Amino acid sequence: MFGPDVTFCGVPRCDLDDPSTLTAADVVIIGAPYDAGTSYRAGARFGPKMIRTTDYLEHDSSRPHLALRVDPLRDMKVLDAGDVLMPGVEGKAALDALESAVWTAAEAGAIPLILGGDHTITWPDVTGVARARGWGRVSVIHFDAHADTGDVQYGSLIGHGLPMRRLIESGACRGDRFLQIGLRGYWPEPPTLQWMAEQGMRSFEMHEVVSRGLDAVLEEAFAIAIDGCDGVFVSVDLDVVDPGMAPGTGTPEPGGITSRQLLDAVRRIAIELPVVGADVVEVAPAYDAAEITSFLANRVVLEMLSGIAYRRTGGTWESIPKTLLEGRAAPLRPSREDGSSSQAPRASSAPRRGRRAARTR
Ligand SMILES: [Mn+2]
Repeated sequence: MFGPDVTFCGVPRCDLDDPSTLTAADVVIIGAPYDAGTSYRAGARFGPKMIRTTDYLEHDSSRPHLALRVDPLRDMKVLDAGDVLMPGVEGKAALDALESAVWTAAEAGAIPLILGGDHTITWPDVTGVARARGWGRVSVIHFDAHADTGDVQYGSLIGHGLPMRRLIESGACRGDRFLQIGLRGYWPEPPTLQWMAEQGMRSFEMHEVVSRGLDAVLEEAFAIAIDGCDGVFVSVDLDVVDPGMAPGTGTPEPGGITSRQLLDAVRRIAIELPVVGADVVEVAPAYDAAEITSFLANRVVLEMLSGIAYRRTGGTWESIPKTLLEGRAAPLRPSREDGSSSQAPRASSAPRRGRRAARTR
């Protein structure tokens, strides 16, 4: 909608109005250029554009992951549906259009991965996935500085501080299978926290994340997420990261997790849990510095895709190779004293396919 007309890292385009273009798709990327729900700084409508393009590598639809040794854009069929038309003045109509797009991708058997946009979009995102995968059967893991469980914002039921309440109210997902990580600061107010407790939500405030460690928090969240649910939706608000590492966002709250922690957490979720949908939201490029936040959001998407691809090879968190180069060389590599010059070409052509076959059980 706000262009340019490019796809995420150069992956092939698909058309949600033409289901034949979705055949055998593993992941469908959908842009949601919507920021009419912001309560403070607007600008997240330019998030999809920046998340797609902020990457210093060639946009060649290939990203071989150093640590996981998969290339998610080649090992899986990842398509980009472009942006949904989401005029802000049409409030619910814009969100309905997104819900329909997400549902279409999920119904085709793909994982919808939505690029926001402000956090309002998680309401249609999870609703669309739940309609396809089972109402109340999808748990949510939500990274954010804010709970986004408010009831009314400026007299409206639509807003980026409210989507999680709308989802739980509708039954699209269960309150007691709703996991929040990274909350901090001075919002919401106690009555909203009481409502959250009544729903059985599990919200990890930064004090708990710091005192127990993020890994322990994730382990507890994972156990809840897969208890009685068939899939997990992951919603990443970039403001979960400290504003020092993610300044380009609408409502920055000091004292967040690091970008490294977020990437590892997303990777681990994608490897260990059955992800059926995800969104990456609240990138507001106008407030960014040196594109720090856009670069991070692009990598959050790639980490998600790489984790999903690694899970499909049978990989686990524990099976991630401990060192970068171990096991990569061809077993009968000629020594340099032979005068053989075959090493460099073999290293680059010894193909991902071969390496994958060796690791896949
Ligand atoms: Mn949020």
